[in-house]
Amino acid sequence: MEKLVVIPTYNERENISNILHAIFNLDEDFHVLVIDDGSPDGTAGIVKELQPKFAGQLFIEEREGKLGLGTAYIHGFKWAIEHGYSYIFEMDADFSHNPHDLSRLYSACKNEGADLAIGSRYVKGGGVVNWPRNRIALSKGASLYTRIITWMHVRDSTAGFMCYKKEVLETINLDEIHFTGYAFQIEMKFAAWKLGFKLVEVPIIFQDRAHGVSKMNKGIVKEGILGVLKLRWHSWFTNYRKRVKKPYNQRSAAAEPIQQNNVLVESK
Ligand SMILES: Nc1nc2c(ncn2[C@@H]2O[C@H](COP(=O)(O)OP(=O)(O)OP(=O)(O)O)[C@@H](O)[C@H]2O)c(=O)[nH]1
Ligand SMILES: [Mg+2]
Repeated sequence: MEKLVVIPTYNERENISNILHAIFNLDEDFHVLVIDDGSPDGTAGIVKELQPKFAGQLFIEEREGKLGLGTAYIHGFKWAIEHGYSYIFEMDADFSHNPHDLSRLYSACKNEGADLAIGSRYVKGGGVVNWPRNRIALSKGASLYTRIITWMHVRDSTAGFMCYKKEVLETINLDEIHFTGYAFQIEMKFAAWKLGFKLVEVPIIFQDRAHGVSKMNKGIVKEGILGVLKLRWHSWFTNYRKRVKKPYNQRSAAAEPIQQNNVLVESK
């Protein structure tokens, strides 16, 4: 019960089998939890067919209807905590995230003192391949905007390829995280940072999806723009830390931040 990769899926029939095989073919022993939102294309069925082949390593949670990326991850994080995993990963199903980088994210947390390792496109050694120019501009713009508004020194704040130490997910009050798209990714980093955990950016090369359809839409962008302002507002004028921190009586004793407000960049 060491490492669990949480993969949210919605219509990933073309990718899901390949990404699962790629992860289970790695030298290290990762378990995978797929959170499928009733994909009409039968993604869940493919996962269930593979379960006997990867018994004890591959799990699936099925939800009814497309409820959004953020709530899918919250569901997965709670499942991971209940099942006692120590390192919990976020990863897309579409091969934008290279499975070989999982071990680098793991190592940043396990050996190099990170509480939250972020697979980052915008630090030295990182990059983006095959994305249209407007997507890169949007993504970089979102990170710059987030840094200016929140003062959080993370270069890739919308990144969705990460490794959390379980203490981070046990300390954040997951019931208080309500965003669903990019704003969700930003808030998870913001909450961890505000609670004093150490964030480390690990350079990764991000690839555009080769198969399947993007679920990106205007609503996600709008939520991001307003969401960042909301975070700043709450952290200035309301007690954000208190709201986002799980009460002690609902937490295990081990769940305590170790460092204060640290964001480091790891070179390749
Ligand atoms: N369970 C669940 N998964 C989702 C939902 N929306 C997106 N996903 C999954 O989340 C991951 C990221 O979604 P993408 O559509 O690739 O979003 P993106 O990477 O920002 O956009 P592209 O770069 O255009 O692919 C993929 O594995 C999707 O299948 C959702 O509502 N529920
Ligand atoms: Mg994608």
